Amino acid sequence: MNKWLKKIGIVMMLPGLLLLSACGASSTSNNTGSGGSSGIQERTIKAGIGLNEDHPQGQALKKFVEIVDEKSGGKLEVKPFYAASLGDDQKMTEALQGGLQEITIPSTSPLVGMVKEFGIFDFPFLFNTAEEADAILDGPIGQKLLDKLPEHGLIGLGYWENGFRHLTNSKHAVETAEDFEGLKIRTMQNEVHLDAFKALGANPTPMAFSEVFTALESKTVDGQENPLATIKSNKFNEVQEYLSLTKHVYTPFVFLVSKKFWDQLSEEEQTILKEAAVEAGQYQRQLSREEDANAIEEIKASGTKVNEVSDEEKEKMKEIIQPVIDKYAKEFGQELVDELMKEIENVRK
Ligand code: KDG
Repeated sequence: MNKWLKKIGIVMMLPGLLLLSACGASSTSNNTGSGGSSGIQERTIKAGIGLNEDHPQGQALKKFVEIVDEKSGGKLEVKPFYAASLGDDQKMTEALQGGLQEITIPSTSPLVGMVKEFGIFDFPFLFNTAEEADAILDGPIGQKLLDKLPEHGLIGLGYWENGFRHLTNSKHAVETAEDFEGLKIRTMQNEVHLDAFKALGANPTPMAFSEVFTALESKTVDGQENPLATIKSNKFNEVQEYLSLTKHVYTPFVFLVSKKFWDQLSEEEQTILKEAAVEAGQYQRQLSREEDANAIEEIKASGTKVNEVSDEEKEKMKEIIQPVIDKYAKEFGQELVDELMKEIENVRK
């Protein structure tokens, strides 16, 4: 699929490439903005996400559109597409690689097949607070992973917040590690999540985000796990009787730009997109944390039974999952994982 899209992308870009080479401009410039253009040109930029417009990610994408419009004097027009209307994360990421779409903002989890090191953020119970996550993502480790994207045809401009994930299901409350036994749980398409839920005795099913509501409604799966803002925005609580506040993983979003597109931009245009992604990202994190507090009341009011999970039980879950973390630490690079754990310890001091 990927190679097929790349061929399409190249064929569709041929006229542009011929024009660029005719005027002597470099069409395969490095990403320092020497794509042959200067100043700010009139451009239309397709930005697709999987979540709804009312989700903090959708609200922040609207903010991004406004900031880019303002900074470019209206020349750079970002067209937002919500609720996976351009396809799921995998499809939109491939569209960026093929030069058919310019921006998407997926979770890091479905990217682990491409940049395996993103998987360190899927380690359960890695972060205790969102502030810890900010420090790591915005620090040297987060940047080291973004630097691995250009070789895959992608530019990473920073991290937004998907958030701490909690479990919903239609069978029973999950209060102990044993309560996962036998539950059919939809997970992201990510090996760490799959192995972690198997270790807990659950029966995980990987699935694209856009298919989750139907799978829950039709009882194809018993449950799913996502941050509260996502559960509320996608109305999962309407088809899930139980919400257990497991807070088992913190998932980042990564702001991706097509490298084929990025290399055509002037340094001025690149700076506008970078600054806007960072400013909108700070706004998004704030919205996400406010929504996390508000969503729980709305979910309770809808009739979903909400239970806390004790620290003792979370410790038990972490012990059960530890062999999975150890296995993937070796796969992702023990040195990187040791650096990550050391950085987190430093942040906690
Ligand atoms: O595009 C939306 C997805 O990236 C995000 O919601 C991922 O948390 C996610 C899930 O459960 O798929």
